[in-house]
Amino acid sequence: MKNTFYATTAIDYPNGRPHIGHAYEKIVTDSYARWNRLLGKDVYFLTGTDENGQKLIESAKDAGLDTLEFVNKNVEVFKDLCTRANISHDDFIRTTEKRHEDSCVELWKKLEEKGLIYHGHYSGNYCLSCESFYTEAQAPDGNCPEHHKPLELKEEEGFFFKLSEYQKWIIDHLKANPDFIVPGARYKEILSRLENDDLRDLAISRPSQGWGVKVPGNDNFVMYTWFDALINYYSALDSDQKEKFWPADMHVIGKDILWFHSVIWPCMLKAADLPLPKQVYVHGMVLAEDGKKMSKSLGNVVDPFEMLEKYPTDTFRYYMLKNISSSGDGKFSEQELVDKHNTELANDYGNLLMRVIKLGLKSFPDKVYTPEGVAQEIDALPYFERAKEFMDKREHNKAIDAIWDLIVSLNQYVNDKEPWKHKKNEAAFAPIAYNCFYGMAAASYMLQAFLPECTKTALEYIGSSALGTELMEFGAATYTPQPPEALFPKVELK
Ligand code: ME8
Repeated sequence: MKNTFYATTAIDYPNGRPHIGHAYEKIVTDSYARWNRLLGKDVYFLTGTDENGQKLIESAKDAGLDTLEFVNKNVEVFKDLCTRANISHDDFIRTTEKRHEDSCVELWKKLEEKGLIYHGHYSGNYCLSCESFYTEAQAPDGNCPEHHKPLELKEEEGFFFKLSEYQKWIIDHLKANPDFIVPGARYKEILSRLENDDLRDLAISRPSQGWGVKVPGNDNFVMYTWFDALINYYSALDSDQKEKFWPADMHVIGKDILWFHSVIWPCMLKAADLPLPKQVYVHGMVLAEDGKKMSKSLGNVVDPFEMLEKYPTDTFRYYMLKNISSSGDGKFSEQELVDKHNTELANDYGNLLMRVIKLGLKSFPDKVYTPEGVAQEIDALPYFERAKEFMDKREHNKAIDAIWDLIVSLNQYVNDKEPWKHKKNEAAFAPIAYNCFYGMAAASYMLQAFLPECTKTALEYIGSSALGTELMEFGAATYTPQPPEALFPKVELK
């Protein structure tokens, strides 16, 4: 059994500062990477930037900078976002790197040798923002379905990939692998589009403006940015890593780029005789509080840096992971973020921990809590199993709920057992405390996937810094509580 897990985010366009959707996608993918590390898998987690688009030339011009200078500057901000949001990526690929360009050229040549790339002419309706052609069926009103701007008739000469040859193959592949696209509604959408619209060959080059990956053997053209961008998932891995991690287990993306990932990318790989990724997981979109798409002109944009400055990183992560449904869009409300922090993180989780540790330290300062003679009254394993089922289904918000049920039941246990009544009776106090410490360590252990900072502190307070799945087993650990500071001081809307 393969014990590796390779997860990727989309690579972001660095034509401005990262937005909240970028932060969300990275946090979601990070949670799956961390979760799989907890399960003992060898994880590779890739994120990065998509730098070859022709529209970057325009954006750089508008900013009065040379294209590379402009891109270099913005990429640093994307990297900074990763640091601030506590993203545990193993690699950050930039598509202007040599390793990427080399891979693209290699793949191109391979397809060319197999007769799957040809030179030809194309005329169609084009959107500059997407850098894509749209058929009449896709854009019946003549507007770009993503940008809602009129499409322009564009005639092009260049290179084409014989995508049309793969129509039956991709339909069969999807039918044989219903988990290839998650959630199911997105799977049905793509399948139905494939069954109702003919696949056309894909224009995979653009006239060169001196920016982009050069088409091998023809300096007049660069590769179409989507053709090169998708290859990043493969080009980031060196040959040993390819051996170990390819094919990717999970590409995490938003719905606007699903077609590229679930149709074009698998066909490119199939054409190159390479194994296909296991899954494309489509997360929901973060919307403004009013339910609209965030946009500068509407003045409803939430800046992830501002949120990460104002509130603890774990609070931001927790809110995003819980409040944006794993399968649909969700609205971002700062007030709700504050409320979640105060009720769930500070009260349910933080206070529970404080209460029991402080009580124990006050009454029996040097006590080490061991499992000897303690009856098991809390069982974390069923919660772990439910959380795992949800993570396997890519329902991380429900996985957090399943872990939270353990925290709620621990709060109930403490209320029922009233350990404060046994402050002078160690024999009565110790078993209650042991059950609590075990439950809290298990919950904290699982929550590390989502809340990496506070759970580390919590495990140190309980004295369980030795992390491992044995924490899930009752009686596997002894606990030496450390004096805690407030894990989650209350916050107010700022
Ligand atoms: O599409 N909420 O880059 P990008 C959640 N370079 N996710 C969102 C979002 C929102 N409001 N807005 C965008 C690109 N996203 C290409 C990808 S991959 C080979 C090339 C998501 O910077 C979006 O769906 O426009 C995508 O998955 C990611 O952010 C990057 O978007």
